[in-house]
Amino acid sequence: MLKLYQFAVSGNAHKARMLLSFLGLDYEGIAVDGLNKQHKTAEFLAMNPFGQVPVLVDGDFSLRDSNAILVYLARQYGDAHWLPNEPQALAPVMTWLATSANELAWGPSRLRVHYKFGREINVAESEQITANLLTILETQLTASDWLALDHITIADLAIYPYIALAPEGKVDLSPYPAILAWLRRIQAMPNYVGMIGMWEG
Ligand SMILES: N[C@@H](CCC(=O)N[C@@H](CS)C(=O)NCC(=O)O)C(=O)O
Repeated sequence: MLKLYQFAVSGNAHKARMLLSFLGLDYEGIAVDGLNKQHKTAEFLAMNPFGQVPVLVDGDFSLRDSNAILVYLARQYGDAHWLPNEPQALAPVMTWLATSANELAWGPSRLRVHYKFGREINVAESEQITANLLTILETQLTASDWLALDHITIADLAIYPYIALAPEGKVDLSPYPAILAWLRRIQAMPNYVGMIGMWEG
């Protein structure tokens, strides 16, 4: 059976939880003890030398990084709906995975880590990155219901959790009606799973 090493509070792990649910895949969720630094033990570092969740294990195959996990699950167990094959459809999906690893992580995700967990960050810089990202998302989602294509793909799942969790980082989403409509659209999908702290429409 698939295994997902995770923290309950991890938005990165939640990307994987969402796709596992949308694909109807059974999996064992393994709670990593973050308080006791289980993710920094030799045993965990053997799976992910960065000492971070999520990690997916599928038989003999082990994979770190939330966006890589989305790609793996979509290709291995999903269909081209989630991750297209055709280059001019695949490439826009990849742009949003890159945005997830960059602006989303340095903006709203960092602000949440600061306000929810107390980590020191450069707040002004993360607020600036977040404001720019939200403006770009609002423009995209005003023009289209979904981020990359004319239907949901893993691009939307890569971005969704840390936007839905942004209010925990003192980010006000109310000036962004197209983003809020997109959050509602995802939340209305069959087999949608949420997590504590997410914006709910
Ligand atoms: N690029 C990684 C980032 C993973 C990440 O930042 N995980 C956080 C939880 S959401 C973590 O494990 N933090 C603990 C640490 O860095 O020590 C991914 O997308 O999976």
